[in-house]
Amino acid sequence: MSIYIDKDENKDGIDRRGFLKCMAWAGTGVLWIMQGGVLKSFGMSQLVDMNTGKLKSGIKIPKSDFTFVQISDSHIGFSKEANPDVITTLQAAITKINGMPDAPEFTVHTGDLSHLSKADEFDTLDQLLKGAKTGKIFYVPGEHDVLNDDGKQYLDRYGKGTMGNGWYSFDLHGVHFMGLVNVVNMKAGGLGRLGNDQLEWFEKDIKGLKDSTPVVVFAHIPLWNVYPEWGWGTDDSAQVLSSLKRFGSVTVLNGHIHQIMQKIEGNITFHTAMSTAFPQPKPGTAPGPGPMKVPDDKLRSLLGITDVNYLEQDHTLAVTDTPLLFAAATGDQMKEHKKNNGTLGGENQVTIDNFSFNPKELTVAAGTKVTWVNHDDVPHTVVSTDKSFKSDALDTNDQYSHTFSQTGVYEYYCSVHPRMTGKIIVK
Ligand SMILES: [Cu+2]
Repeated sequence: MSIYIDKDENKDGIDRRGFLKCMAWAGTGVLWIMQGGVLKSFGMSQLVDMNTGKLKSGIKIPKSDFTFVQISDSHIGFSKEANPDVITTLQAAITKINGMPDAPEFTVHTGDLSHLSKADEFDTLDQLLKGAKTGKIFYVPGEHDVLNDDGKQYLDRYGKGTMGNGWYSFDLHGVHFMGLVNVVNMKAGGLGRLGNDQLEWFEKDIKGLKDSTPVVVFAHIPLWNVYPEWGWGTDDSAQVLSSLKRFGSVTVLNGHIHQIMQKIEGNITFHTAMSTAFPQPKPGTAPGPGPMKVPDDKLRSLLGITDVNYLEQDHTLAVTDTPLLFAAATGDQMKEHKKNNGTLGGENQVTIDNFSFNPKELTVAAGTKVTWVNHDDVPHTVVSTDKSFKSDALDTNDQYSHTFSQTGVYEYYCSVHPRMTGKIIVK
């Protein structure tokens, strides 16, 4: 049975709900304090006065063995209405880091550094983070950092000395830290994926550790099933979580879902961090995940409830697996579609909305050119399961076309969000 936390379980003197009530969502980060092998979290939003860049009066950071900071999901390059200025909000997070009385030993960025894996986006992030007064910055990639090239550029920039797609471990003050990668080679219809090579490495890496060693694991997509309907989980994490059971103190940190969620299971504490860029809806409360536009004056009260009490066992939320066909298409687009559907050589369109392909299944005559148009605020791809066709990452309003000359059934998916699947039937 899982326990979801919505108040000050850490007895750290600061009520997390209280935090969130007055949280300006910009520049959120988590300060992790290690005390005798146990990690305690502090939301950083209320610690530092943004005007002075110093700790607010009355706030004391408890004594600790050491501290580090987690930031996540900076999405540099994003400029849609949910946050037209992701640079300023990341800068706010850095101001908070720099306002700590003792510089954090290091910082962990749990992925989605960039929005579209563009070189200049990574450059901007690097430039901004140079201003952070912290030790080394450790990274893991998010799915937005490995678009188009399976993460080669990410590896070149951030993966020096790592294994495989960028996983690694290190020891500090007797704590074993592990950075895992679960955003590469995801399978059609699936969730985040670690892969066999990484799983093998993982077992070897922890083999020699004593049960009493505190372990901290971080990865982009949650390693526990937060909400599989939205791809918020990792397919092959069961072995990892089971191997971690023998340790007395385990903390698992993730990003990806742009909201705080915490769960304790036995000796394992799971924690997802907020985004420095934009909020996402609570699981199941919207047609799909993705950037959530919040009126500026409502932002604070809304963030007061981002501590989600989501229980898998008794949720009655709408299942989003079955896309509502043409839910977001205009009447004209629907007429156009009906007119063209199945006609020889006609052009057909699949719209991408709310993290689904609409229609999910499309029947066309051989010789038909099919065009996919992305109407979401996040990039998606169109990749056939047999790799016979593949788009680049499609940003908002980008489109991709493929002409189907041979009859057959063509299954495809989004390689960024592999639960998004579709089918073209060519007759
Ligand atoms: Cu996608």
